[in-house]
Amino acid sequence: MKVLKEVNLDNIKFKLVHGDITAYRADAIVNAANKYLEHGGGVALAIAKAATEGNPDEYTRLSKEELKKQIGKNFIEHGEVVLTPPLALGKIGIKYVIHTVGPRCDGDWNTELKEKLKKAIEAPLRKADELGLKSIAFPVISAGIYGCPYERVIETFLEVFCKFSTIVKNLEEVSLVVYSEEDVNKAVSVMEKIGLA
Ligand code: AR6
Repeated sequence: MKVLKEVNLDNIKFKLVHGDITAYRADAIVNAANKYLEHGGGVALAIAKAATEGNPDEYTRLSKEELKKQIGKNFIEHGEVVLTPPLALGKIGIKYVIHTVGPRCDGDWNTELKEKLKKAIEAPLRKADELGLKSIAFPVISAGIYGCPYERVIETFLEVFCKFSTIVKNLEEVSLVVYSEEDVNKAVSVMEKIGLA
């Protein structure tokens, strides 16, 4: 795990990190889920495998059960979140997995997609803050299988984070975890362009 950038705002710290979110020590990690919480690929599958030590279908089952209990239906919308226990991820100090669903872009980008993404980023921040957690780590939601442009997702993340930093109560640290080597430069240059690095 490598810290690429660290920024201290008045009451909250932001870290851009390169690594695997399933090995990242934070009170909560966020899953870039689909609306049915079927963890079939990408970071969702990695989290489901790590939590269950190799039985991802079991984590899908558990997630769907929690979805029904917490939301009262069998899918989530952008801006709704579901919490699941960390199971084996608890060993490294993770207390919750927070599932959120970002938009599916398939290479496109527009205001509507951006608004959906903003909701998907803001909801886990608010939930973690409400729970009194101190730290949360995000993957780059929607930038993998859902095909949203990587740089636009990072920009949107930083925009939501900066706005959230003005109302935060409990959270002290927010991390954005970049997974693949080839994405490191893209993420760093967006931060530099925005003037947050
Ligand atoms: N740690 C951190 N980031 C990761 C990891 C990891 N272990 N593995 C992948 N990424 P994606 P999406 C990065 O596809 O685009 C799933 O099937 C990856 O490099 O996981 O929101 C869900 O169930 C990329 O930058 O999520 C949904 O059906 C980022 O995580 C669908 O994919 C997001 O890529 C959601 O697609």
